[in-house]
Amino acid sequence: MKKKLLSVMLCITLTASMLVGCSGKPSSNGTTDTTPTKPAETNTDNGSGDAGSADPYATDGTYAIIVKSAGNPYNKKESDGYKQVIEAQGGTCVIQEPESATAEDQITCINNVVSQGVDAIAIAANDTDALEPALKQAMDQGIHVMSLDSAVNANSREVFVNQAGTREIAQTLMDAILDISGGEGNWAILSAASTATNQNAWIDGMKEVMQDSKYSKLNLIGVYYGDDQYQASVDQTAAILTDDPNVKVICAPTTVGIMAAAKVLQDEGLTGKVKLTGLGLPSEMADYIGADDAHSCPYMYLWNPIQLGNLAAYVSIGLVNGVITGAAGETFTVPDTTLGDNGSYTIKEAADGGTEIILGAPFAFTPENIAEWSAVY
Ligand code: RAM
Repeated sequence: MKKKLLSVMLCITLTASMLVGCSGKPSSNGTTDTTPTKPAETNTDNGSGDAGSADPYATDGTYAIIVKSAGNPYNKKESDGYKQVIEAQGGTCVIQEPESATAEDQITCINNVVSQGVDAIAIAANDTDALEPALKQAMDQGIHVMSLDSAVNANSREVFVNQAGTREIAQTLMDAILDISGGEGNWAILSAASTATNQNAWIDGMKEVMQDSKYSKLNLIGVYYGDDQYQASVDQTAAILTDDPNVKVICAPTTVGIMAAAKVLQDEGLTGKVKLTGLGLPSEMADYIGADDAHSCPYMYLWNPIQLGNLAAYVSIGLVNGVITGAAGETFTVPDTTLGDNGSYTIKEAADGGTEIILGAPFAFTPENIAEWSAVY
């Protein structure tokens, strides 16, 4: 048993070091440094085979994850990651995908899973406040509630699993825009739903970062909302190009939006004139990332959505088992050493008055590493 565990650990270590070697993070002057990242593989070996080591994350409960909407591959990877851990730990997973990225459709999903009597709900919110009555009702019935990816307000959750620091994402994107634009010019934001907590927090953060004189020659012409739907995002990209034929950079902090914008720029032959960055799924953006004028996107960022789901699942189980309460300052260790600091996390105060757990840092996808990562997620 010990021998087997050792070889699994060795294999994970080797995989980790292989992936560290191929990562790169653009700096503000466009050069790259090597910032280690997490391996994409998940170690769900909880060691429960060893006599006497009871797994605090073992469960026979039922766990619901409600994503933002159906038809978005990012959401699918997030829910796959959640399900993978819930099932590996002995639980049952219920995945709910609202038809559209609206609060209304998510309320229907919340009511569905509450009537099924689940033990916990993890939700990526389409709206910060509108889900509060439905989620409070769930909590009143003893169901544990947390959010991931996009937070519900502090009253409606026990804790939020945030993909990366909100301010950090905002700063990273502003620096990319500054770099890609050459320090000046018109730029636009192509967002998701106008009520999405995560995109709105990043956009607010970017507007704050922009106050620094370093960004004074950048002119934000507007925020456009593609609702995390492909066609609406295509239409909104076209609207940006019509509204400002001189727009230099589009920043899309949504995987659906960035991919739709990339397709429009390619089809219109504008890849050399209008540049693109933001948050994208490597598997969807591989064809559009490149340093030359045949490609619209010099580089972009994201995190591992599968690991976001993995971590959220451990946190849901932790809440149900009483291992985690969600209080600021609390520390916990999940049985997956590829997450956090060898599986360890500290719960922090969030800017909205609630608490959060941060998965890690945003990771840059560049012409050098995109081929490798596009095969992973
Ligand atoms: C979209 C969703 C999601 C966001 C990513 C970056 O898939 O809006 O919430 O985190 O983009």
